[in-house]
Amino acid sequence: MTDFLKNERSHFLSQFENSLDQYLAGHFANPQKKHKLVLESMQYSLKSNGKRFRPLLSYLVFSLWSKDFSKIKSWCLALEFIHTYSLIHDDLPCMDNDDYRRGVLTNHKVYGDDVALLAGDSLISEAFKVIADDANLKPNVQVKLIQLLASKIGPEGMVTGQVLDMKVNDKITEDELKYIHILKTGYLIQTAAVGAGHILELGEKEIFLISEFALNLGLSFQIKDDLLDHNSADQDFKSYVYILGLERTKKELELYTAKTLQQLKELKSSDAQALVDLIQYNVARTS
Ligand code: GRG
Repeated sequence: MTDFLKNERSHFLSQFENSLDQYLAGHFANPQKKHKLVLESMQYSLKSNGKRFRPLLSYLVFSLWSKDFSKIKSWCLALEFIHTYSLIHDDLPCMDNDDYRRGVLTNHKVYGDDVALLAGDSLISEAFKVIADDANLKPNVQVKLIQLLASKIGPEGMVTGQVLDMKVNDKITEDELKYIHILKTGYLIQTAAVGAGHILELGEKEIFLISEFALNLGLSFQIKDDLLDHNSADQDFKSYVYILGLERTKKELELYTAKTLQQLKELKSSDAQALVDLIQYNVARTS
């Protein structure tokens, strides 16, 4: 990661983690009608060393036009809530049945399947609630964000990506895998960036360019993940490496990265260094 991106990221993280801690403290301070166990389970996964890639991306897109964190705060929280729910549910025995994530026990291994499932459910509701409760956002923007998020994480998006992922067999083609990657991983990353555009109330053309570059970034992110998983026990046939082989997968990552950088340039030809660095960081990342 370049020093420039490191600085931008730490500036973002200090505000983001502070907002998240305040959100959690607010819930713990007022436990009326809420069960502490589900809050602890939510907190466990929210504070277990995630990269915060989606909120960071959203913040960096937003920063191309504005530095007012108060306007993007709830959107960043919502993105991380949805991402965290997807990981908790993905790890459950009825899905991937994983014991460890980010080097620590998965949520259900600590809190049990029932509480983990419900913590994931709560994170979905809370994602929509933080947006709807945010007095810093105009009502029309709140509605747009809620519509966008709902349409990309449900049966038209992430959930269907997960269903397809669970049901395909080892005859899967490259096109089928790309489609799963777009729904399962690409859409939330794209949504993160497009949501920033809606908060800024950008025009149609800019929103289109953001959605193009961010979807290709989402695909690059998943291709990189396939490369990282290549040597791990997790590697399976739902991977670019399985279908294309190692060298062609690396080439695909290069191609999508170049496309992403080109599209970003069309959106903003100057002052976008942090985003350029983030796109390149994805290629080099080790986790
Ligand atoms: C919809 C019921 C239901 C479950 C959600 C979409 C999904 C199922 C699970 C996502 C699981 C997964 C491994 C998706 C691939 C996307 C991906 C690479 C996730 C890891 O994202 P990072 O690297 O994670 O940003 P950190 O740990 O940094 O937060």
